[in-house]
Amino acid sequence: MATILYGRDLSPFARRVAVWAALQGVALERRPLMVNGPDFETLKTVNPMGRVPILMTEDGEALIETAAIIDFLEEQAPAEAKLIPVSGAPRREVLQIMAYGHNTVEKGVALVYEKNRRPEEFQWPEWRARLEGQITGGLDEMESRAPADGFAGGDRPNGADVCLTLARDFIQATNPYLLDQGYPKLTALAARCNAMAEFGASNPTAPA
Ligand SMILES: N[C@@H](CCC(=O)N[C@@H](CS)C(=O)NCC(=O)O)C(=O)O
Repeated sequence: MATILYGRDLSPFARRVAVWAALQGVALERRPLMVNGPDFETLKTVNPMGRVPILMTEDGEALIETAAIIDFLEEQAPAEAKLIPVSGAPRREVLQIMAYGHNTVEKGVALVYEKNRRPEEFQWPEWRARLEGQITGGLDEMESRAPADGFAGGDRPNGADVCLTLARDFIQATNPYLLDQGYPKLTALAARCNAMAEFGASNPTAPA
């Protein structure tokens, strides 16, 4: 049985799994189901909560929650393909950068529901402003932690590069005005990563 990833590239969480697997040379069959509309009922047959990502392993186990799926991929990977250092300060540093990327896209997704989806008459300007401030706070921190050149992982991207790039790409794809400050290091890192097929193939900001 193939390993199957449920979720579209516009989901920054599903995309993280797709990019991670690609960087590790793990083949995935994609099921780009939406979390809204008729796909929702189909998704609930795999994850009763109807959320993505879901990774169906070769053994038919349905894994949910990005961090748990990444943990599975890391555990399966040989030492040279792991994207998170195994211990100590280097591991903490990568996990913290990943956490800023993850938190930023969590707030980015919340902003999509609040601003891009919710009917205008039901929107709550103070909540939207709070989300925007949290997202730019995350982007500022990521900019300060992004590598000035090359990759955080050295000669190849690691988990920090994946999360920095995907967080920036998601904001670019959904609410690009939040990137008006420029974020030059993040932007350059995303360009370097997206030039690689492992990232570029799932880039939601790429022209169709
Ligand atoms: N904490 C979850 C977040 C996953 C998540 O928010 N997925 C979104 C798509 S980007 C979703 O399923 N939204 C539909 C919903 O939550 O009802 C993870 O990291 O896997």
